[in-house]
Amino acid sequence: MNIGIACYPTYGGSGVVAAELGKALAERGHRIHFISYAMPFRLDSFSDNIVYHEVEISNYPLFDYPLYTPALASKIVEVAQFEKLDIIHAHYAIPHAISAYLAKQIIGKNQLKIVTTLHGTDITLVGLEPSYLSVMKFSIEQSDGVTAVSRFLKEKTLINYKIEKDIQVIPNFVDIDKYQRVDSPEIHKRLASQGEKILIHVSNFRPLKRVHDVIKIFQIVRQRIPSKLILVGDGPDRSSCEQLARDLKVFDDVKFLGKQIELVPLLSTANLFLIPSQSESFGLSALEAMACELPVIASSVGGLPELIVHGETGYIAEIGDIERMAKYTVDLLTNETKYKIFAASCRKRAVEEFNKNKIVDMYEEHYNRVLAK
Ligand code: GMT
Repeated sequence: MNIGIACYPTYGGSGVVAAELGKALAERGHRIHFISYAMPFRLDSFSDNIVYHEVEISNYPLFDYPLYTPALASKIVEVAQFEKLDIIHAHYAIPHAISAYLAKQIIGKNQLKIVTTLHGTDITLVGLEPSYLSVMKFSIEQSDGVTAVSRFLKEKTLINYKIEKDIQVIPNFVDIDKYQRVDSPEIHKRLASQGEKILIHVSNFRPLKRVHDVIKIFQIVRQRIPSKLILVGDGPDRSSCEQLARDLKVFDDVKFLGKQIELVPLLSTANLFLIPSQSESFGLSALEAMACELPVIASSVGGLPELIVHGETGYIAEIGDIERMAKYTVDLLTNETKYKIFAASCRKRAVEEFNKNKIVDMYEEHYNRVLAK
């Protein structure tokens, strides 16, 4: 198949899923055309079957805002016509799905099929704003195939947008060969002292990730267990988190590492992953941690309970219940037998339920169904 992928190139879950899916499809012999305003950051190596097309956005003094949606649509038209695309796959509905719809109208209705994957805040937050709602609803309805990354997100879409459509749940996935625990004593030595436990959190530091809660949980845990906290990523809450760590007098034990490309050695050096989000439609970062045998302490929101089995691969608590999350953390880190069982269950669940091959099969089958319609 010739498949176009329109996605955000930035450090975020939907961009990661889009890039990893494209790479996996290319390995299976499909020809993949990424279309975005910058190179997706996970497209880190050359592949015969992958081409990247940059969307150029002209800047004219009359425009107060860049006109990305029509520029993307024009680029999709160009790529679809010259490269004979069978499918354009829009990752994160806004604005990719409506640009894909525009392109399809320009090309002629039956020559290009649109698959839209709903990832999270496109449905739960941004798309609900009155200025986007009707376009969101329309672009989902007009897609030839729609997938959502969790049952939670599928339900939210059907209810919030009053849509009657067959949405297939295709969860996030992980490359279990790449994401597996490696020996990293050197990194451990640089981040913590011998005998200290390491807690880790990876996110884009937006308010809905509740990184302040991560620091508050750590402050409680540290009173009971010698430990360090590693924070990976960057974003709007980074400065206030650094301030909070100072205020709580834990700054010396909290390592703000900023954005990191190579996560496996860091995850492998840690003992536990924290994800106390306000909203999380799947939680890709938690899945990558689980593949590296890290039990997860999470909030009971969105798709997280579909990923984390309470009492088996981690624990789930109410949003903001930092006392309970800290208690669960201490419980796991002080019971070696239980910890080992949880860590093994994490890897097993990632391998059996969310491995790349299984989920890429689901996307391929979805494409075939859409093309056969
Ligand atoms: O909604 C976002 O935070 C952005 C989005 C992204 O593009 O990075 O993340 C979402 O998509 C990921 C991949 O499908 C999911 O694993 C994340 O849970 C989801 N984030 C939220 O729902 C907050």
